[in-house]
Amino acid sequence: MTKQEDALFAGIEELALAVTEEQYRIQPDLMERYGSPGFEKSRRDAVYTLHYLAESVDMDSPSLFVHYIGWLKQLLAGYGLNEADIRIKLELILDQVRMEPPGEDRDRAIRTLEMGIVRMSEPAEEPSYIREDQPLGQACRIYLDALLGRDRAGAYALIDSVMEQGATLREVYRYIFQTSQYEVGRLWQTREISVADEHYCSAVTQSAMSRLYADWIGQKKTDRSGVLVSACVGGEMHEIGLRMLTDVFEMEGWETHYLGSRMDEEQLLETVAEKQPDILALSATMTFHVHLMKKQIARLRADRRLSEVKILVGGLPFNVDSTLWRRVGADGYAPDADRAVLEAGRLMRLSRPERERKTDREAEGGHA
Ligand code: B12
Repeated sequence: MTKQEDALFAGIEELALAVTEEQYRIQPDLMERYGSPGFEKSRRDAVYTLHYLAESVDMDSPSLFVHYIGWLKQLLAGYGLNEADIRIKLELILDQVRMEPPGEDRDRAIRTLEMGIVRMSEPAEEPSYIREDQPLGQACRIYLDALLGRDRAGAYALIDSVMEQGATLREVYRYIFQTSQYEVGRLWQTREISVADEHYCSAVTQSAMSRLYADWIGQKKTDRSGVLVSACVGGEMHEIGLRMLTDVFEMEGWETHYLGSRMDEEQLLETVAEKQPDILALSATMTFHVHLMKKQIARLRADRRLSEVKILVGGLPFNVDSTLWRRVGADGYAPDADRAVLEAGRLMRLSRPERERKTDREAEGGHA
């Protein structure tokens, strides 16, 4: 991190406390409504919001913050919380930021906050991800109903039956597993289902994937179309998307090395150096992990052993801002597993001539 980035993230706790104290001063009714545990919760919410703001400013990506405000608005509606309180909090943050010494970051933060405040006043209804007119739409609905009814066997039977009817593995992954997981997230956010429901659905979907792996993917011989190493960055816990992506590469004949979530940075570096993959796939779902992605990529780039490896990134923040991948220093991005395979192919076609040229130079006794 640069000194400037350090300052951006380091001031968060202090700023959150100042904003919360000021909010409780101008709205004394908050103490009556929520008591002193409410103060601590409000301070923590301010910290969370400021992390999204800092990340958006650092990445010069206002849409990350605006998307977060839309998400927050919908979350609050589910809890029956007062939207006006959040609006006041954003305005107090804006007042504090305006008092900072002038500079590019301050101006960016002001613009981003203003956009967030506008977003707060707009509607935030997120429609269902499951649509009957989509491929396997009806099957996805039946699958999710089985999960929410705690009927694991029923969910497996549904998958078996769509496969028997000719659906491909990739279709099952994309239109049933991915779509139902997105819908689970929406239902959790709107409080239509509990955290326990979400955990159950995610666990069964992971086991359904393992079942398919044993029956189909694991049976297929790798044709070494390429070598993939995949991992989540930082403390990222969302690993199912990356696992799906890795399976899809394997379906395409790639040799894959899936390292999952919370991977140690040093170990990742060593694995990449050892496996020399054609593609390293890095995933982040939470926006507050994006600067770690940038840091991790800078570290990988600095290692001369890894100069041939192409880095592909993805996950929710990259889908919110489709140009963000450039700012973390990656070679490419894709919004989903299917398109990731295509993008990986494109990157490999680009890098092959480079490698061939290099081999020629080496054969001629030159330096690579
Ligand atoms: C399951 C889940 C969890 C599980 C994860 C379990 C696991 N083993 O992975 C647990 C319970 C741990 C969890 C925790 C949290 N979660 Co959660 N979670 C989800 C949920 C419901 C599903 C995730 C999933 O499986 N998606 C399905 C996969 C297939 O989709 P995907 O991840 O987008 O991946 C695809 C693409 O993005 C892309 N892709 C992904 N990675 C890569 C990499 C490369 C290189 C490329 C090219 C492409 C690519 O390809 C993938 C396949 O097509 C999502 C909802 C959602 N919309 O995703 C919320 C969601 C992501 N979580 C959310 C939140 C808020 C949290 C918590 C903060 C909750 C809390 N209060 O603790 C924590 C944060 C944890 C952390 N520090 O990481 C929010 C995030 C909102 C936001 N504005 O950022 C979401 C969106 C829910 C919601 N609607 O509010 N969560």
